[in-house]
Amino acid sequence: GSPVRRERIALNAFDPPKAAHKAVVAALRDDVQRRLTYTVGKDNADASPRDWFVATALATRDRLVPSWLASTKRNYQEDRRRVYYLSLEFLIGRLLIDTLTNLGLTQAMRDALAELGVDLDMLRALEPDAALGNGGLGRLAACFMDSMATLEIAAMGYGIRYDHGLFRQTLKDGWQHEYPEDWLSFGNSWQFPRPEITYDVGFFGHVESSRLADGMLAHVWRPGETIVAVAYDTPVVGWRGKHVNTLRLWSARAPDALRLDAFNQGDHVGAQSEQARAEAISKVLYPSDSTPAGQELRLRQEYFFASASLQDLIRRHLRQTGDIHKLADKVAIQLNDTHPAIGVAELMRLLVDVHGVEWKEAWRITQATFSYTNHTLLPEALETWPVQLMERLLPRHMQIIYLINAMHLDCLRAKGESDPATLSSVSLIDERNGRHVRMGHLAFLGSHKVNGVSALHSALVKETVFKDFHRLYPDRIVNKTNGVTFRRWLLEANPPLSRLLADTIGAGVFDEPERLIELEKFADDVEFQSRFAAAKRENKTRLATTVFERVGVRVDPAALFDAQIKRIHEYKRQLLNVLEAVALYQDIVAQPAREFAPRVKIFAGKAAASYHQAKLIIKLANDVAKVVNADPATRELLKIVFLPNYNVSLAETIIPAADLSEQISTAGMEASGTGNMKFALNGALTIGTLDGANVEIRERVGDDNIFIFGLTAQEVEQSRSKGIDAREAIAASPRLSEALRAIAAGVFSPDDPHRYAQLVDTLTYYDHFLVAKDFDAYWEAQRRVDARWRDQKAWRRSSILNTARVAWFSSDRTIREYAQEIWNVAV
Ligand code: B1N
Repeated sequence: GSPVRRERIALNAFDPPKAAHKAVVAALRDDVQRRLTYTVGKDNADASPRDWFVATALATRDRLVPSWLASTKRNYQEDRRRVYYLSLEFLIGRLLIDTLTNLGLTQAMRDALAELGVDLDMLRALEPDAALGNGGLGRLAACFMDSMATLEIAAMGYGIRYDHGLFRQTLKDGWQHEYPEDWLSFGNSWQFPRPEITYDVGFFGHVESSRLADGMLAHVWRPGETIVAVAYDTPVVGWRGKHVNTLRLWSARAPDALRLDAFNQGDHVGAQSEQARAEAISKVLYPSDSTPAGQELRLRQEYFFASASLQDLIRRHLRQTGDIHKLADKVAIQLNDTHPAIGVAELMRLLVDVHGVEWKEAWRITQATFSYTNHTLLPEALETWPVQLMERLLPRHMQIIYLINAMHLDCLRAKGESDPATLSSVSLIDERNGRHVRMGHLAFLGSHKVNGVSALHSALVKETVFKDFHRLYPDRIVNKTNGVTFRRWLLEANPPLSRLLADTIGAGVFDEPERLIELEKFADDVEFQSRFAAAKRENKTRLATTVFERVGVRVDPAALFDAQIKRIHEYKRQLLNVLEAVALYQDIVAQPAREFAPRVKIFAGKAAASYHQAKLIIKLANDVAKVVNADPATRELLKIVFLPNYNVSLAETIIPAADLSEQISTAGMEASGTGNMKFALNGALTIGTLDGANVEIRERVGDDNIFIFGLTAQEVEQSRSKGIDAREAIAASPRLSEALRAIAAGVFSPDDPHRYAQLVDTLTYYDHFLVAKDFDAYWEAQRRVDARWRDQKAWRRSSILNTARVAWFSSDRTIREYAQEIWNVAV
C-alpha cells in the first residue's frame, strides 16, 4: 500500500527551537546510520526497508535507555513503594511512533530519516503489532502501562512473552480463517533478553510434611516437573520521557535443552520432547475473550507467570529491605482479572513454606498486597478449575486453598453466619457439579480491594457475582472506571485533530487533558467547525483508501462512517447492527424516490476460533455486504464493509475516521468498553445502550450528544425472567419481521439458502441477548442519527462537544485513582 504522508504536529511547547532541532536531527541521523552499519550490518545501498526499521527502532530505543536506567536507580534510592501489574495479556500494538511521540522526537526522526532518503511512515507500517492480548482487557493493560510511566509510578508489568500472539484473521468468501501470528519472526527491536534472570517453576509432584522442633508442621513441595522462566524486558516510556518503567515478560524453557543420553541413542525427536513440552507454556496466547479457556495448558500458563513474577518481586524486595514482613509496605500487586489469581496461593506458599512466615502473618501480608480487578460478569467467564486437576498439577496450592477456605468459613461462622446456602455460595470450592476451585472467590479473599471497571459494572458486581461477599465485606468493592491513553488514541492516531487542538487551545492540552473542555466555546463557531470537519475528512479519506486496498470497495468520505469494531460476540450484538443494515437496505430499495443519509457501515473484529455462532455472524455480515454493495438500487446510499484482521493498528486508522460509534451491547453485559471512549475522544457520536461506561459517557457529553436506546440493565433482567421467546417482539415489528424473513429465505445466501435458518431460529425462540426486543428502539435511534447528520452544523457541534467533554476518560485519571485508593502510592 501507499502510506499517506502525515504532516508535522505543531506541539510548540514540545518542539525545540530551530537550531536545537537541527542538532537533534543530525544526531538521530548519525545514530540510525550507526545502528544500520554496526548492529544490522548492512550497507545503505543493500538495506531493505525492514533493515531501516530495525536501525530506526534501535536508535529510538537508545534514546530512552538513559531515562530507563535513571528511573530504575531512583526507584531503589528513594525506596519507593512499587506497583506490579499482573496480566496474562498486554495488547501493545506498534511501538515506534508511540515511543517517538512520548520522547517528543517524531518530527526530528522524520527529518533525520529524510536526510537518509527514508520515509518514516513507510517504516511505521512495517512494524508488526505486538498482539499479546485478545481485546479490551489486554489493551487496558497497555494503556495502564503508559499512564503508570507518565505518572512516574515505580511500576512493572508482568506477563507472558507468547511466541504467537492473537491469530491473524483472513476472510475467505466471508468465512473467518485463523493463521498463526508471527510477530517475532524478524526479531523484536524493543526487547532486552535477560538470560541471567531465571526462576524455576514447579508442577506436579508431592508435598512432604515434617514436624519442626517447635512442634509446627513444615511443608515442602517436591515438584515432579520444573520449567524455567526467562525474563525479557521492554522499556515503557511515559509522556515526555520523564520516567521509564519495565514490562517483564516470561518465556518458558526446559531446564535441559536436550537429553543427550537419548540423543546419543538415536532418539533425536524424543531427546527434545521435554523442551517442546516446556516451551508449549509460552507458545501461544489463548484466543478467547470474556470466556475461560478451561484447559490444563491455560492453568499452566497462569501459574507459570504468577510464580515467576512473585519470585522476582520478592527477590527485589529482599534485596532492597531484607525484611519479608515489610512486603505489603513496599509492594502493591494488581491482579488483572482472575487469570493470575493462583498468585494468592503462591504468595502464601512462598511466604510460609519458603520464607518461614507464620500463617496468619502471611495472610495479612497477602491481603494487604493484592488487589483484584473484575472485568466481566458473564457467568461462563468466571474461571473455575477442577479440584482434581489442581491437586495433580499444584498439590501444595490445593492444600493452601483448602486452608484458606477453612479459615474463611470458620471466621464467618464465628461472626454468626450459619446459613448453609450463604456458606456454600462463598466457599472457595464449588460443589455443585464436580468440585471446582472458584478463582474469583480466591482473588476476592486474597485482596484488600476489589474493583469493577465502570460505575454500572461495579454496582452489578456488588449485586450479582459477589453479592454475599459484598454483604460480608462491604468496604472491599470499589469502582475504577476504565480510561485510555490520549497519547496513542489522540496524538498518534489523529494528527490532523491534534494539530487543530494545539492551534486552538494550545499544545498544553496533551499535558492536561482537562483543557479539552476549552473547546466547548468553539462548538458553535462556524470557522472552527469547518476546521474540525476538515480534520475528520482527512482521516476519512485515508480510511477510504485503506478500505479500498483491503476489501476493494469504494466508499465516499462524504457519507456517514458508522463503525462497530471489537471482538465478535453475541452480547456485543453485531447481529443487531446487521439486521438494521438489512432493514435499511430494504427501505432504500422499496422507496426509490426517498432521500436517505448516505452511510458506510464498517465492521471489524475477530471471533474465537471455537465460537461457531460468532463466526456465522461474520459470514452473515459479509453476505449482506456482498448483496447490498452490488445492488444499484441502493443508489450507493448504503455500503457495508468488513475489514479483516482487526488489531490495534487498524483501530488507530478507523477510530479517527468514524462519525458514529456503535456501542450496542445488551445492557448489563459489557463491563465497560474502552473503544467507546476512544471514539468519543476523536469526535464520533455514540449510538449505544445504557451499558458499561456508556452510562458515564452520556453523563459527560450530555443527552443531546449521544444516541441512547433500548432496555436498561434492570429491564433486561426483568424481561429475561419473563422468558426469551421473541416471537411477540418480532410480530410487533414489521421491519424486523421482513429482515429476518429475507435472511431466512436465503436472500443473502443464494448459494446456501438454509445457511441462516438456525440463526434466525435461535433469534426467534431463544433471544438471550434481546436483539428482537431492542430492534425497534435501535432503528428509531438510527433515524435520529440520520436526522442529526442531515443538519451538519448540529452534527459538528455534537462532535466537538464529545471531544471537549471526555477528558475524564484519560487512563491517567484512572491510574491516579488506583494509586490513591488501592495502591497507596503518591502521585
Ligand atoms: O475487559 C475490558 C472491558 O472494557 C470490557 O467491557 C470487557 O469485556 C473486557 C477472559 C476476558 N472482560 N473479560 C475479558 C478477556 C480474556 C479472557 O481470557 C476474559 N475481557 C473483558 C477492560 O476492562
